[in-house]
Amino acid sequence: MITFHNPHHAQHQGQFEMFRGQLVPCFEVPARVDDVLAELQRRKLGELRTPERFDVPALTTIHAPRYLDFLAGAWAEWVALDPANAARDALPSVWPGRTLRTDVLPANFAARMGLFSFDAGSPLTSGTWVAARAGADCALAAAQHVAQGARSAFALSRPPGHHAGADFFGGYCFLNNAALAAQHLRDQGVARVAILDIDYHHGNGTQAIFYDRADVHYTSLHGDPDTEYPFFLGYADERGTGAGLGFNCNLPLPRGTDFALWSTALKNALQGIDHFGAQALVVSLGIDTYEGDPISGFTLKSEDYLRVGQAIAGAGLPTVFVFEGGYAVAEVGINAVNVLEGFEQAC
Ligand code: OKP
Ligand code: ZN
Repeated sequence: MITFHNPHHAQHQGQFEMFRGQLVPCFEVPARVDDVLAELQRRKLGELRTPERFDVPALTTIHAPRYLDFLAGAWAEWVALDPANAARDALPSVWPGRTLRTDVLPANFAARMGLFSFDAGSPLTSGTWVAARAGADCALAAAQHVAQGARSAFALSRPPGHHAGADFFGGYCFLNNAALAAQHLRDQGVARVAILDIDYHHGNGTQAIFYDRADVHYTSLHGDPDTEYPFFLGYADERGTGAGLGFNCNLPLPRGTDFALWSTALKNALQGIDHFGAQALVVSLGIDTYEGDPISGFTLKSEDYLRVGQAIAGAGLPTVFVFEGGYAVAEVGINAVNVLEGFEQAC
C-alpha cells in the first residue's frame, strides 16, 4: 500500500490546549506522525510518497470559502494584533452561542476565531495552514490513487480532520481530510462512498458534512458522547436528514469497552456498509482506542489492531485510510501499522 505523507506536518506545533481551567501541553504532537512513518519504514510496508499539490478550489468541495480565507490569513492577523503574539498560539475565547448571530463576519479577530471554531483545545499556530493544507493534499492524493484502481492507500498526516466541519475547526482538526477524500472519490465517479470512523471520538465534522446526503454513508464507533468528547453529537438516534435519512450510523460505546465488544460493533458497522452497497471505503483511522491512550477510555491492545485491519479488508472495497487521533506516542506507530499490515495480509 502506498502511503502519502505530509512533509510539512511539523509546522503545526501547538504549545498548549485549554483543559480544566488550565493550559496544558498539547497531546496532538508531531512525534505521532514521525513514529508512524518510522514504523512504516521499519516494516517496509510499501512505498512512501509526498503528495502532489492540489489547489485551494479543491478544498471548497467541502469547506466554505470564507472559512478557508480566514484560516489562510489567521496567523498574519494574529501577529498584526501584537508582535509578541509571534511566540504564542492563538486560541478562541468567545463563541456565538444560542441566539447570537453567525451570519455576520466581525472585523475583530477574536470574534472570527470563535465564529469558526467550537473549542479552546485546538491552537492555531504559525504553520497550521501550511500543515493542514499539505495534509489535505495527502488525503486527495490517496483518494485519487484508489479512484485510479489501487486496492488501498494511506494518507498519513496531522493535524487530524474528522472534527472539522465545513466552516469550523475544533478537536485538533482544521481541514476534514476524510471528507475531502470521500468527496474526491465521488468526483472521480464512485457513486457510493462509505466512511468508517474508528477513532475513539465521534467525527462530528464528517457527520455534519454528509448528514443530508445519500451518496456518502457515515458510520462511527466511538466513546459515548454522553461522557466523551465531542459531547454534543454522536448519539445513536442521529440517522441522517432529508435524502440522507438512513445514511448515518452512530455506534456509541461505554468507557472501558474492550476488543470483544468493540469488534462486535465493528462487525455491525461493516454489515451496514455492505448493505449500503458502497463502492469505496474511507477509514478515519484513529488509534486512540488503544488501552494506553492518555485521553481516551477503550482498552484495545496492540495485537488487536491486526484483526481490525483484517476485518476492514473483509469488506472487499477499495480503501483509503486517513490518519486521525492516537496519543500514546510510543505505541501509535506500531498500532497504526498493525491495522495496515492486517489489512494487507487479508487482501
Ligand atoms: C481529536 B481526535 C483532552 C480533552 C479532549 C479534545 C479531543 C480531540 C480528539 N485534554 N480534547 O478525535 O483524536
Ligand atoms: Zn480521537
